[in-house]
Amino acid sequence: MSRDKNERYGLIGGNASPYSQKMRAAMLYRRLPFDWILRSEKNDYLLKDLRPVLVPVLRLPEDGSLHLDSTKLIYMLEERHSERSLIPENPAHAFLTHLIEDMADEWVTKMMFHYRWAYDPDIHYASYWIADDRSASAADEARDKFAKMFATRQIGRMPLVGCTPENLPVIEEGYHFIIATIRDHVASGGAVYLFGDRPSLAEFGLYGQLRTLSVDPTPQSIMRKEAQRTESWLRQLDDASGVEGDWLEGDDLPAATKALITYTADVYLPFLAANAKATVAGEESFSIEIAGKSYSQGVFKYQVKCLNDLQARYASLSGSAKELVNGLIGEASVKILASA
Ligand SMILES: N[C@@H](CCC(=O)N[C@@H](CS)C(=O)NCC(=O)O)C(=O)O
Repeated sequence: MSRDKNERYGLIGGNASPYSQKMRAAMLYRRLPFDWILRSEKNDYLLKDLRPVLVPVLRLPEDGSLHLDSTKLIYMLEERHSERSLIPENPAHAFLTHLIEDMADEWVTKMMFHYRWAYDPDIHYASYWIADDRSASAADEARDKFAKMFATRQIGRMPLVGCTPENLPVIEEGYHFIIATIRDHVASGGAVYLFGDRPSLAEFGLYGQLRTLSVDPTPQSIMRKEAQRTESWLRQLDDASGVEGDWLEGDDLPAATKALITYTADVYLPFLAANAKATVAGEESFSIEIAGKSYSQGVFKYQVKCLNDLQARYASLSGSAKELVNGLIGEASVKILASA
């Protein structure tokens, strides 16, 4: 179904907000008409009736209605526009691009949140970045006050999302792994992206978190030291409206895509399963072992929904598509996804 090109969306978001960056890059790539509305104290009124108040927010051209949650928004835009889809036609690849996107949204985001609020240079940089976007011309005193308030709030939230000293090794190791995997992918000389020569849902999920990590001082210095090619790959996705490419033919996938799927199967799916199990049992927290290291966190309802959504998408697979996915994720993850 194609829509009138002149109908413009409103995308309300933050420059320092990874999910907003994900949405903006995805809509630019898809050449969708939209106004980027930087959320600030001047336009807070736009979101006054919204609950919860989160960004990105998509405002529809036809009725001005406001919609939340970047993954839902991306699938809504897939329904509304057929050109330059982010979902590969191969049903197995369509499932796998969603799996990687979900891992980026719910797990790589811990790397983003950790590096942003754990170290002084990043705390300072990010809190003043967010203060400036909130009120570009605020007086120094008000700017200091907001930056301090915001940093205190976010640092206080770190345990809620598992960003604790105990979990630090798992989180930081994951960051080094992900940026190296993309570096090696780009260096392999094959398809530029994970499912072909055109970016998919997975790339924009990764982009949102990693592009933010490529700006904050500490993770930026790590990325520039270990994986500058990854930073270049991310910057090329800032606006990929000029990119033309095809999906991979056949089932086989690049080594890096398989490595990200294996990482997701070894780390993210056991995390989701443990969170769901503890939630159902009415427990407050859960602990798992990841690559020989312990990881503990309080239960998180939203991620139970993420697992249920993955299980529903997995259940809709059949035949060779299911076999391909099973072969890539392994027995333990098949059990997790098949146990809806
Ligand atoms: N699942 C949501 C997450 C959105 C989200 O957490 N957004 C953050 C900014 S990146 C936010 O608005 N946080 C609100 C706050 O910190 O007050 C999505 O994918 O859009």
